[in-house]
Amino acid sequence: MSKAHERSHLSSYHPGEEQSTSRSLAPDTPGDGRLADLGWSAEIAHAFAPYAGSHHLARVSRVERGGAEVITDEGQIQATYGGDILAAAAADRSWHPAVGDWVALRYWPDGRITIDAILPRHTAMVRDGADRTSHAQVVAANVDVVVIVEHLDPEPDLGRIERLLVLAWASGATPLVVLTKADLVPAPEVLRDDVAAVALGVDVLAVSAPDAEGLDDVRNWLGDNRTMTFVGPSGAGKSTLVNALAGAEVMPTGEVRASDGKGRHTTTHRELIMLPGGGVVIDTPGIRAVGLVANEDAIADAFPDIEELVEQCRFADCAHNTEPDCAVRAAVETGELDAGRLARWYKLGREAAYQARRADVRLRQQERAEWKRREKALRGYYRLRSGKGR
Ligand SMILES: Nc1nc2c(ncn2[C@@H]2O[C@H](COP(=O)(O)OP(=O)(O)O)[C@@H](O)[C@H]2O)c(=O)[nH]1
Ligand SMILES: [Mg+2]
Ligand SMILES: [Zn+2]
Repeated sequence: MSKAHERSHLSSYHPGEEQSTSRSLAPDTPGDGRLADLGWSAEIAHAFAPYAGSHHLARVSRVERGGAEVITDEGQIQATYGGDILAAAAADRSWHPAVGDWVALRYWPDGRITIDAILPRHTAMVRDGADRTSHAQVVAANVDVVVIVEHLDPEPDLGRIERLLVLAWASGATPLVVLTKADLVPAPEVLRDDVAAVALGVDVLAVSAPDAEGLDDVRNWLGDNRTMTFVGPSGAGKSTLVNALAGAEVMPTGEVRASDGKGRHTTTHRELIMLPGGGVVIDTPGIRAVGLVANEDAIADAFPDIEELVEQCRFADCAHNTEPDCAVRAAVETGELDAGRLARWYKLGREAAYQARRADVRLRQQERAEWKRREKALRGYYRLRSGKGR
């Protein structure tokens, strides 16, 4: 990321070429693009300062193959990727612009608008590369709060919540758990307490969409134009919650009704939504594909209770198996630690270790390929020299 930033920063600077008259603002989004409403901050202004004389600040609202839709202070416009951006993204997919990125835009005299640089991301939701060669892909950038949405009816799945907590912590954002459908259960607070016991250090709120119960608590959390994204199983009520917060049908909900054609819209839905009361919602198809990304720190963040116990074991490398004075096993025996939670912690740890090994193999393969390339280039160079010498 910082490399991409550096490279773009080095791109030539031609203030004379700037022409503010060449802007092509989308006419259908008047006043939609207030940067302050988009979560603009002093930190972003600082990162943008080197570009301020030659570029315009914008936030990416949709990513496409040949370019991106961005929001500027004046509205939503279409931009293409500058050469530095394309070169950086070709080297590493995580340097490709993502929804939520703050970018430096250049308006060219011929009317073209290019994204020349991505400002440093403060958080990133990453989709692990599916194959051995591809890099991790950023599916949402600069998300402040990852809202983990889980239903109270059927009963909340604690393991799923723990897993999503790891994912949220790994992104660098703050997790928030919102339990939906409180209207369908007799004692939502009891279930809420069960969830709170596995979501340590995280706020757990219960809401009911039909009677707008608990929505203000969610709103309070999302003030200050924070950027949020909603994760959770299909049917949990994510879209319903976003619509309730927006006070409008910004997302389709429930089942698709085939008979009257309602529910499925041919128009692609928006991936970055500004809520009228403040706050930005990012919802991209990629977010639903985000898997657990190997990150032991994130597991430690999601399981601070177990981390604390591990530190109390007599041996630093305790496997919590047959070792004497194992604090983890002792806590299970006294009932202080739930055996199910311990089993899930083990499982997530194994997954993280597997992913780290796989990423390592990938890295070594890339390094080998790079050395092969250099060797070949060097041989070519000597051939050329010896050829010249003859
Ligand atoms: N009773 C009740 N139903 C809800 C609530 N929230 C969502 N639903 C319903 O649950 C279904 C799935 O909601 P939706 O928002 O589409 O879920 P998503 O797949 O997570 O986006 C819809 O039929 C909603 O009307 C709630 O708080 N109470
Ligand atoms: Mg939905
Ligand atoms: Zn132990």
